[in-house]
This record gives sequence, C-alpha cells and structure tokens, in this order.
Amino acid sequence: MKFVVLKKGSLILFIIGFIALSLGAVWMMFPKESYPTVSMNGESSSVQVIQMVTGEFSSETESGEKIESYRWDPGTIVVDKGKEVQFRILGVNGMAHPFYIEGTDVRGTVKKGEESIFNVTFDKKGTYRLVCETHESIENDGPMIGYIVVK
Ligand SMILES: [Cu+2]
Repeated sequence: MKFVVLKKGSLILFIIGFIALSLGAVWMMFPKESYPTVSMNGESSSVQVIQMVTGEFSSETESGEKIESYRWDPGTIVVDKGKEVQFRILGVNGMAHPFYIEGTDVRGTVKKGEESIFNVTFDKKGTYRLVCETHESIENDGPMIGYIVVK
C-alpha cells in the first residue's frame, strides 16, 4: 500500500517536471529581445532622452582629511548605435564642468542650476567616455568620467 502511494507521488512529480520542461522549451522559442524601458519621450520617439546630473561624493578620512569626488550620474549609460540621443545634464554639485565626449566633437559646460542639452548620434559601437576636464582624475576631485556604451 505504502509502495503504491510512493509510485503515485513519483508519477505526479514526473508529470509536473514534464510540464515545466515543456513550458521552458516553449519559452525558449520566443525571441529574447527586451522591451525598451527608457522613456522615449512620447511624441518624438526617434530621439532617446538621457537625463543626468552632476553629483558629488564627499567624505572625511580618519585623520580628518576631506576627500571628494565629482561624478556624472548615472555614471554608465547604454544607447543604440545610429540612434539620436539627447543628453539633458543638470548641474547640481560643482560650479562648472567643462566636458567632452571622446571620439565625437561634442563639447560643452554643465553649470550649477542649469541644464545642458545636446544631441549626438553614435555611428560606431563601443564605449565612449564623457570626461569632465576639470575633474578628470582622482587628484582633481574626480574621476568625473561617465561611460557611454553604444551597442
Ligand atoms: Cu567636473
């Protein structure tokens, strides 16, 4: 009697396992492309809008030395090759951040309380650096470097 119950349990487990495998197989047949989760800005959906701010990490060491680092936030973004991207960078921390994007002719300055807006289209895949010329390295209260991943 006990043996029969065990057998029934095994059969149910087998059926559940089979259904799970089948569902997995069906799921795998569908393309894995994800849906865009970045706002495409409604009416002008051909332009991808990236919003950033300038931020600052600030701290003090045990010996009382003040250390700080200016940052682009978010520090890494991902955009599509050949698609027009609009950057909207608001200056929050730091008076001015003169910047350029490597591999492009994009240059500008983000000032405190102002929003710098510019459009750029990347024609080649790769990782481009958004560099603040004033805070490029740790020695200069950086590294204020953002990474634009073009896929
Ligand atoms: Cu800066």
